[in-house]
Amino acid sequence: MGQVLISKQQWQLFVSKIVFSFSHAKMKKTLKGSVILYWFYCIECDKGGMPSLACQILFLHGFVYVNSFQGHQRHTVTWAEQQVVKQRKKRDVFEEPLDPKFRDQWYLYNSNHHDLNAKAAWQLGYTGKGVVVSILDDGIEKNHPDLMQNYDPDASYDVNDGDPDPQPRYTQLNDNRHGTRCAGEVAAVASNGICGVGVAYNAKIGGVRMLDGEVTDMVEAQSLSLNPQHIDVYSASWGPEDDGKTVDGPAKLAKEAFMRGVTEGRGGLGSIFVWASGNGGREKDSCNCDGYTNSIYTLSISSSTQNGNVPWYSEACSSTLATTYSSGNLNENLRSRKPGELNKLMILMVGDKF
Ligand SMILES: [Ca+2]
Ligand SMILES: [Ca+2]
Ligand SMILES: [Ca+2]
Repeated sequence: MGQVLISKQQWQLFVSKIVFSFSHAKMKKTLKGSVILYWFYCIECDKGGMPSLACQILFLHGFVYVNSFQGHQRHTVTWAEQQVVKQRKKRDVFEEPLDPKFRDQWYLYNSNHHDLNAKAAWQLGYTGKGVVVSILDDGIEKNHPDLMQNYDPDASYDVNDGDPDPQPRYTQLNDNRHGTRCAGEVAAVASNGICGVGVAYNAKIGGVRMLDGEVTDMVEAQSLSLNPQHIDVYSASWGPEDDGKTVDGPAKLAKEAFMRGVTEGRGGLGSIFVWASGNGGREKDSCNCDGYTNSIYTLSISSSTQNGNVPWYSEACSSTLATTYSSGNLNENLRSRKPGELNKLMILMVGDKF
């Protein structure tokens, strides 16, 4: 007896026939739902002219044999069972990023669990795949070796110069690096042997160059409304002066951009505007006085040091929705570090202060 592979069409024909046969036999069981039938080529059936094996199996399962099937005389049923739906989970093998700086990215994972628990999220499959993020800032180094693979030109624009290329303007002071660094924190490529990894390392990342020039209401609105059916998340780490005496917020066009984004963006699901809550802690600034972070259309994100403390630059206010790890207080946890380790940590921190 050997197993025979059959086509889908043959199988359907076979099933319809056997169900028909069962319905005309003295059925003691009711077949509900799908039936799986294993079809065997049975030599023994030929010898006696009696499909004895089929009879036995049908009897065991409470059925009565009626007849062999025309065109399928050499085949018979060996087993039948009602099928039920089972919960089965894909066993994807999760591999920890191999990037050389990953172990220094303490905010993603570290043994004392003062971290974003990123590994657990990645293990569940949340790696940013299918998500498009755009950083509204001073540009993005689109050819950076750790960003290139995830760079998305459709999530990018240069509002300052009015062209599609948001490459930053290089200066001696290197003061247009912020957008590129934010982009790396979000979507630096994982396991490419370069630098570290982004928290959402499979996300597509773009950048809008809009801070390297005069910022007007129109510049803000243009940036906030770039390609809203393509971009999922807009990340902005800027706002009015954090001097403790300025109350300001979006003007007419930016307000309209927010409104259009949240109502029409992402096919009506709404654009997601993520906002840094502010760096005016030293001046006792309040993010309640910042019309971008306290807007109901933005998700305002505050900062924590690596020990879970409030950093010196942080602004507390009621519009803050969540807090993430960022650069810490200069004297914090120094004793646990080796000399020279401080700068390395500072560079890799998730926030926007350094
Ligand atoms: Ca440009
Ligand atoms: Ca990398
Ligand atoms: Ca502020």
